[in-house]
Amino acid sequence: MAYELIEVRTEAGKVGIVTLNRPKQLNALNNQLMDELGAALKSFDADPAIGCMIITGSEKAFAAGADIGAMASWSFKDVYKDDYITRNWETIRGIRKPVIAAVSGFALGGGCELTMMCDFIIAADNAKFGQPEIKLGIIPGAGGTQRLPRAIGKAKAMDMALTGRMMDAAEAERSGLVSRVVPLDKLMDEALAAALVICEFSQIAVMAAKESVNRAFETGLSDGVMFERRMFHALFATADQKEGMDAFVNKRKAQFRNE
Ligand code: CO8
Repeated sequence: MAYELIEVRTEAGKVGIVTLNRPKQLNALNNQLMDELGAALKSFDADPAIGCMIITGSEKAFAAGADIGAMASWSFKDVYKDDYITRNWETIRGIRKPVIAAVSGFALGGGCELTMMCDFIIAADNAKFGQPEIKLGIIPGAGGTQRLPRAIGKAKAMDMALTGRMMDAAEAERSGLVSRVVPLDKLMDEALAAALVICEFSQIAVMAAKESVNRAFETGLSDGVMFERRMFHALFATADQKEGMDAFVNKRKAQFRNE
């Protein structure tokens, strides 16, 4: 697939990087961009050489939300019956390998929701997060009212959704929305370094870890712990578990084969 609104590349043959590329519109998310993003992520997910993915934007904007110009004239029928916007937003949830959001500048509305669909967020010190939909007479539509309270708690999530205010990188880190804040000029280096660390591990164990952590948001504690226990047991059937433990015991570096 030829991409127009994203740029796609790999680093070290192992990390798939998608750069959102509508700079004049601050990477406002439209259907074409979301289709392209979904296709690129799926293709990386299916590539055995790729161990981790990064989504990033420009210095000024990760993404300033869904494209307001495109949405402005849509009717209920357009968005509900004809599914003008929702059809391709959840693709990222089906990606099984880790996806890191490397965020600089604005991550607003659908842009903030997109970062929260990723597995974790590394933010530049100029990042700003927000769910300003209330100012447009709507509410978040891609999980903002659900993932934000899970990430930062009800008080701050309500504050953000009801006032539409932005949260800077320091507050986002304090609140648990982002895993790390780094200087802007180090953003991609840090994200890439984290991705390369992940790529060193067994892809099977990495996918199991991602699946288990995500299960915490879908289930109660007992069921979640049981799910984790069964995944843990299952990993003893992999060659990578034998390799990882043998390497530790024999004081050498593990060479995982994803088997
Ligand atoms: N959509 C379309 N165009 C945008 C958007 C957007 N979300 N954000 C910025 N732009 C455009 C501007 O219109 C402007 O274009 P032009 O140069 O042609 O006038 C250009 O980007 C630069 O923007 P500004 O001049 O406004 O730049 P500033 O630095 O002054 O301000 C802001 C930056 C604060 C980010 C400002 O642009 C802004 O407030 N943008 C809108 C943010 C917003 O409201 N986002 C939420 C949108 S609604 C949404 O995301 C719902 C998601 C639902 C998903 C549901 C899926 C299932």
